[in-house]
Amino acid sequence: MSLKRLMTIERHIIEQQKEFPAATGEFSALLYDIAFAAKVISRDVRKAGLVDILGYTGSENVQGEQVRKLDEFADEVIFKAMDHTGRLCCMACEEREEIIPIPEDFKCGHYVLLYDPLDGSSNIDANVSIGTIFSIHRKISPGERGTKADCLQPGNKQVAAGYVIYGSSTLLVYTAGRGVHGFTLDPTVGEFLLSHENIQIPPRATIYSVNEGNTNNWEEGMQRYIEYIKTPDKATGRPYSSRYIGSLVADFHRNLLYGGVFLYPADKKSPQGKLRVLYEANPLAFLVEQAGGLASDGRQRILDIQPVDLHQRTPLLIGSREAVKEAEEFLQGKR
Ligand code: AHM
Ligand code: MG
Repeated sequence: MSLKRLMTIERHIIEQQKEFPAATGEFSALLYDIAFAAKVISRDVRKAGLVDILGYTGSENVQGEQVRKLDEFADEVIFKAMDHTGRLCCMACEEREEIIPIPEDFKCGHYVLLYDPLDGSSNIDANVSIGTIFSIHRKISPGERGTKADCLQPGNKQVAAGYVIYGSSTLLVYTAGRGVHGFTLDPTVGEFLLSHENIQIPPRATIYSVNEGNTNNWEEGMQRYIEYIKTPDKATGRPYSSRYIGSLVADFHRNLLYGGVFLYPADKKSPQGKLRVLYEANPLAFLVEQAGGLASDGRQRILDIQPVDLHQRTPLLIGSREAVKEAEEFLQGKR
């Protein structure tokens, strides 16, 4: 067995933090808390077909979408794993309208957690990969308790971000601003072990991922870009292959490893785009930039968006550097 296989996520986080002599361990422990929540969610996702946990709850979330039981479960697990630790000042998540305060009985800490507990949840019943996405900011407001202002920070202020894929294996991928690293859950020992060190996204795409059923609702630049991608040209490796799962974490992860571009542009139905700045676009943008790629809303860098609303949406072009630049050029009418 190589030594690399013995690198647990806990050890990795601690070793990265050693380079910051002022680190108190609060941040390392916070990432480890997330890894713990991921293990619990993974356990229940794995047995989802066996227990009465699949299906709709019958209620709608703040986006007006049907909430499924596993979404609620994942949300609850993350909240319960984090609320009492004294490391967070507040949280916010895709499923809840307002910020989630830390209960009065518990102490507050210096960090803010934003999360999408179970992204791609429309795929749960079909046994398709789904994921948890998280983003961590430092508290900026005065006072002990966190406020909405702590949540509404631009993505370029994130101190860490990552996702967990519940796929053929469970994988946790994170960045704390020092590269992107992936850990596979070994279910026999219950530990995340380093499996993908320092992930770099290929600069050119070979894959494009988009819901092409929306073509007629796209703006003209987007339509021309997709036509361009499909037009054969040896020198630029076109046509790219089309791969779209409809589960952002899974589509993003595959493109991160193989080189690709994921696009969810604005369209006539969703003029602001579909995906959320705080819970989806920002964390993945931080990861992709750390891996050498780009993330844009077509006009500006995702990480520079100043959010004004907890559930703000954005168009998203994310992935291999060259492909995202090309997509921007088409959307801006430069090509
Ligand atoms: P969710 O957060 O409600 O699960 O929605 C986000 C999902 C993403 O995982 C995926 O990329 C996108 O919605 C798919 O949307 P569409 O079905 O419109 O293609
Ligand atoms: Mg989501």
